[in-house]
Amino acid sequence: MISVETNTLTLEQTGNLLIISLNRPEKRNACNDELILSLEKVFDRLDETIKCVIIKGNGSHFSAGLDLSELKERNIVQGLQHSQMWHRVMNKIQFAACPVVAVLHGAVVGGGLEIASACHIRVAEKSSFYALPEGQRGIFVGGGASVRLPKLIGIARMTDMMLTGRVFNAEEGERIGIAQYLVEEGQGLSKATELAAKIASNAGLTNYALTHVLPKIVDSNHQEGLMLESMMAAMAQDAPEAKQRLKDFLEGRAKKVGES
Ligand code: 1HE
Repeated sequence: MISVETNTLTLEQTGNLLIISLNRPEKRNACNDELILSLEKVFDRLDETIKCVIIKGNGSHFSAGLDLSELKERNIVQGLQHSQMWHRVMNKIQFAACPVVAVLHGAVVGGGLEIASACHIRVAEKSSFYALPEGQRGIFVGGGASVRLPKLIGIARMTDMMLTGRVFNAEEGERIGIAQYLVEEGQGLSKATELAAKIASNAGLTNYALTHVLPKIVDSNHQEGLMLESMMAAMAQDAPEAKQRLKDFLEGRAKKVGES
């Protein structure tokens, strides 16, 4: 069991699944530095027995974003360093040793949306709503939203959210690509657990390729992207696990597409 001394997160490990809950419900899981640095410690300590991580929020909201009470007078260099601290931790989520699934409900705003965007799959309960109040607070996103969110919803929607304070509800969020799954209230964790079991049953190299290589391919130019893809494909097909899985299919032992 991973041990991190913090009141801002709760951790629960069941088999190969680690569930991290943001745990400042009385502050709507507003993210103070302690919470973000605790997340970093957890991701630094993931070992190879953990095949999937779920991040969720305790209480009535996923997260109200940056803890605004900590937004004290910072000079420009300190402001850069604070944003870069968030970037470092969000990268540890995105490029973790295993895939990360977010379970969303209530407010998923500002830095909360940045945490969600760093995860690989988002499961939203029907109470979820999404906003970037930075636009109205006179600040700017600093936790990676400008890099990750346009890849999910497009630059025009993110610009609209910040210019006008537009709030997307759960149905809209699923339609525009923030969340890949929309479920009834209270069903997010069981859906995420079901997805985590599927993720954990994949070949490790395939999961690694999806979480570490695919984002780099997407950020590459056309020619480099295709070459990276070819190299990854060649490496993956040469792995003993892939050869066994292909043999299992060809000899009728593996599931067909759509069979569960
Ligand atoms: C907070 C925060 C916070 C709540 N920082 N303390 N994020 C925002 O601008 C969102 C601000 N929060 C809200 O709009 C609302 O709190 C919610 C819609 C999320 C929830 O509303 P509600 O009615 O359930 O809760 P509440 O009564 O507003 O808040 C409960 C307590 O949490 C209250 O403190 P209390 O001591 O009076 O009980 C609030 O002050 C406190 N609280 N949100 C600090 N965000 C890497 S850069 C990212 C930049 C950003 O994320 S900017 C976006 C900031």
